[in-house]
Amino acid sequence: MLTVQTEKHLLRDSKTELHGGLLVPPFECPARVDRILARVKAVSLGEVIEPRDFGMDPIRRIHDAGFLDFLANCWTEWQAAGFKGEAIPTAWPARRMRETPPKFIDGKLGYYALAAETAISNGTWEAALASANVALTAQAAIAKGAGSAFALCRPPGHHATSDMYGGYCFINNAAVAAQAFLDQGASRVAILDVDFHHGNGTQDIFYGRDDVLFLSLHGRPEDAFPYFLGYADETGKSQGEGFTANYPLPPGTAYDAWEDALKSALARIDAYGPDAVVISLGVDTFKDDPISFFKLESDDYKRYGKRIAGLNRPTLFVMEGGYAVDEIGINAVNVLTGFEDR
Ligand code: SP5
Ligand code: ZN
Repeated sequence: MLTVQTEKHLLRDSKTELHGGLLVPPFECPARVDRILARVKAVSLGEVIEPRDFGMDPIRRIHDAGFLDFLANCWTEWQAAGFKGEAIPTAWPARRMRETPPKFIDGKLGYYALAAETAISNGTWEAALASANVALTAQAAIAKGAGSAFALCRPPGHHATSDMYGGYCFINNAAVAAQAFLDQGASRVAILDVDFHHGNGTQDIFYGRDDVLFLSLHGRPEDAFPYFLGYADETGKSQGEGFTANYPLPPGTAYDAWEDALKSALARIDAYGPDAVVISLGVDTFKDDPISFFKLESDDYKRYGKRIAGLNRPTLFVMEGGYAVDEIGINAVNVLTGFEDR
């Protein structure tokens, strides 16, 4: 399987994450990609290539222009305001307040953020753009006939909506890639999100559409980030009714119960008959993940990779979360070798 990756992910190197009332080193760190890439090479997964630059058009298909301007200029404006730390929002357009974007950067942060853990710093925007190009380059390989490809994206994307960042995500790489398939002639694309966290951004982007089937297996919102979306009764709206499927699962969920949900999701995808499948691949479902509560073991990733291959559709794997850095390479690449049945 082809892997797309770039060292530009190193530009996303914030030093702080707001966690438990403390500013701690971010869970979403550069070492994650180093470990996955090392494992890709160790198992000889296949060729590793650099992304091409697709420009802003495919990103603008998903994201709001004001939001993209905000991301591009955030760090400069934050520094110009004289703040000493990294950019973290402190105030939101909460219930019954006005949703008018402020001019001052401290206010803009709250307007465009869905969570406060994710600090913006120098290089964040450049890395986010490079990550989207990683996804688009892997998508292009599949469009040209490859049966599968691995977009080793960092930063991740599935929490980002058309106009909000957060949950370590800025540009929704999976959504950008899915839209690229459609813009190149696909009729239907399925996005299966197996990250521990609900893919709220991807769901929101495609909620009213029937040309993208979105399915997510995740820690139930009563207990898990992003808390405010991902319930089973969210099934889409208007034309998109019936084209969103959520599988919220409780604390302690191990592989057997997780696989039951996966089988249901795969049956839904099979019935939909998509031209391409995008997997939002997070391995924070692992038993030792520091911020999650599922109990998958390393061998389970191989087992479900093989099940995904059973769809027998062109399949784009887009890297999302996973914070047990020591095992992230084994777990992520197990999905890919399981898919290849080796
Ligand atoms: C892409 C991705 O996986 N993003 C995840 C973002 C999660 N951010 C907030 C996590 C809050 C976790 N609180 C966990 C308490 C664990 N004891
Ligand atoms: Zn996650």
